[in-house]
Amino acid sequence: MLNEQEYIEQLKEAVIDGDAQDVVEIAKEALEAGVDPQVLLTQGLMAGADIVGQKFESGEFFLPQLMLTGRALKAAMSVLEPALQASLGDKAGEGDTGTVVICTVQTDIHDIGKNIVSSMLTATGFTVHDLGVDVPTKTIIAKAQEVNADIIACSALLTTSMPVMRDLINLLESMGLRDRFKVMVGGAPITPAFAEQIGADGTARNAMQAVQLAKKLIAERRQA
Ligand code: B12
Repeated sequence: MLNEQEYIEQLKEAVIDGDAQDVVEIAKEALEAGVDPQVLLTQGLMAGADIVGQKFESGEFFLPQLMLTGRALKAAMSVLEPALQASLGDKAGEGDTGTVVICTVQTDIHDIGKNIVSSMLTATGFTVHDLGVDVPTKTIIAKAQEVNADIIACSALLTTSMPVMRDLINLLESMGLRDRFKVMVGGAPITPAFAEQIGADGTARNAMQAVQLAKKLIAERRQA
């Protein structure tokens, strides 16, 4: 049996190699050995994805490698997701939950991180309406109105997609709806400074923190 750090390194390597089969086997073994699924997500999968991104940027990797890594990440989530949900444990039912409309914003098709956030919110007891990827701001707002959402949650992985989040908040304001919904934004390039700059209600680095943020925003809404 390997130790925790060795499992993390192996998982990271398999993500970099884009080897879905290896990723699944290592994730399974690591979970059986008792490694925390949240550690496998952040230090294994997300760290590996970052390295692939850097190699793509530097010209060492090309689109096919990016696609293989995407496939490997999705395969890994079939194993990790139930464990992540279970790791929410008793905390899952604690506190108020509400209704969330979630999507990846228009011009962006990355959905792996968004799907994890979506599934963790669902496991926590939120009612989640997942609109998928490349979703226009008007569609997001129409759905939020239709289901009387508490929170609009938007994901973006491309820096060129980030301004769409600003557009969403501007459109909410011009429609007189800004106070009606809490808006949380996330994805690898999103920083707290950016979230603040565009007038969002918050951001989170990973799915577990996204759940905490959503609960905090619901509590704020109930108090208002
Ligand atoms: C896999 C991948 C792909 C796959 C995506 C498959 C899929 N179904 O999603 C494919 C091959 C399709 C792809 C395509 C492209 N990609 Co790509 N891709 C990646 C890669 C390597 C990993 C992304 C990923 O899944 N990470 C793992 C997940 C688990 O992490 P995450 O998304 O960050 O999510 C976590 C947190 O951010 C947070 N979170 C996520 N969403 C939300 C939402 C809220 C509300 C909150 C609170 C939190 C939150 O919680 C999540 C879970 O913990 C990244 C590199 C990187 N560092 O991210 C590049 C990257 C994002 N891609 C990049 C590029 C350039 C592209 C393409 C333009 C390439 C091309 N020439 O065609 C296209 C874009 C097409 C489009 N219009 O969107 C660049 C973007 C650069 C930039 N400056 O914008 C990156 C950064 C790589 C790089 N460094 O160059 N890509």
